[in-house]
Amino acid sequence: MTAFSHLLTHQADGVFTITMNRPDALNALNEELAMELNTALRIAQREADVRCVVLTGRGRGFCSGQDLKELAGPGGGQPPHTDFANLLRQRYNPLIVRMRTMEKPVVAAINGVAAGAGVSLALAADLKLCTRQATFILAFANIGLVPDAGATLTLLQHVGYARAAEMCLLAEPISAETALQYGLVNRIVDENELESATRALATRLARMPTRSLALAKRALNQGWNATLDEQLALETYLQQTAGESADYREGLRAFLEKRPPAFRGV
Ligand code: T3D
Repeated sequence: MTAFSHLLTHQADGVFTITMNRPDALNALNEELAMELNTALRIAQREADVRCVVLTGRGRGFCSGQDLKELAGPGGGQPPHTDFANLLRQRYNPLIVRMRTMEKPVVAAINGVAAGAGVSLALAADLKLCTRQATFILAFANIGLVPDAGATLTLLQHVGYARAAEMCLLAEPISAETALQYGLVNRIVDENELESATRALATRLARMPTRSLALAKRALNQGWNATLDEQLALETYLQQTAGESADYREGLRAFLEKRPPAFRGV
C-alpha cells in the first residue's frame, strides 16, 4: 500500500477510506495533501476490489479548503503572486473530475467544518453524511476569491440558484440542519455514530452491482445538460450495457430463486 504523509488510507470489505490528516489546520489542502489525495483517488479508481470510496477528515474539521498559509508564504509581508489557474489545473480540477467520474460510488463523511474547496470536495461526492456539528462555508468571498473546484456547478445542482447565491455571496456558515434542509447532505448523524453509519452505508454500496451504480452515476452526471431525447438515448445505451453484466444475470436469478443476490461488481 502506498505510504502517505498527510493522508490515512484503509481498505476493508471493498471500501477504500481516505482520511485527510492535517487536523491542526482543519485539513487545509496544501500541495502535499492535495497531490496525495489525487494519488489515493487514482488508486481507489484503479483497484477492482475497491467498490466504494469514503472521504473524511481527522479531527474537528472535514477540510478547510486551500491552505491559506501556504498561499501567504513565509513572513508577514505582502502575499506573493499565486498562479491560481495553474493551482486549479494541477491540484483541484483533477480531484473533482475523478470523484465525479469514478466508476464507483464516493461517500463523504463530513466530520466537522467544511470551508472553501472543502465544500467543493464534499459536493463532488455522490452521497454525504455529516455530523450535527458540521458546518459548511463557501468562504471564498471572505478572502476576495471566487468559488471554485466545481462548486459553482455542484452547488447549483444541489440547492438551486437562490440558496447557491446566498452561500457564495454572503460566505456565511450554514449548519448541518440547514445543509440537510437545502439538500446539501443526505443524512445527519451524531458525532460518535459517524464512523459506524459511514461504514454501514459504504459496505452496503460495496456489495451492490458496482457496474450498474457506475452507469447510473454517469447518467446523473450527464443529465444536467441533456435534452430529453439525448437522455433517453443515453439511458438506452447504458441499460443495454448493464443488461450484459454478470451482476444483472445474478440479480435476476436471485429474484427468481427468492434469495439475496451475490453481486461481484462486474
Ligand atoms: O487556485 C485556487 O483557486 C486556490 C484555491 C482556493 C480554494 C479555497 O479553498 S479558498 C478558501 C480557503 N479557505 C478558507 O478561506 C477558510 C479559512 N478558515 C476559516 O475561515 C476558519 O478557520 C474556519 C471557518 C474553517 C474554522 O474556524 P474555527 O474558528 O473553527 O477554527 P480556526 O481557529 O479559524 O482554525 C483552526 C486552525 O486551523 C488555525 O490554526 P492556528 O492559527 O491556530 O495554528 C487556523 O489558522 C487553521 N486553518 C483553518 N483554515 C485554514 C487554516 N490554515 C490554513 N489554511 C486554511 N484554510
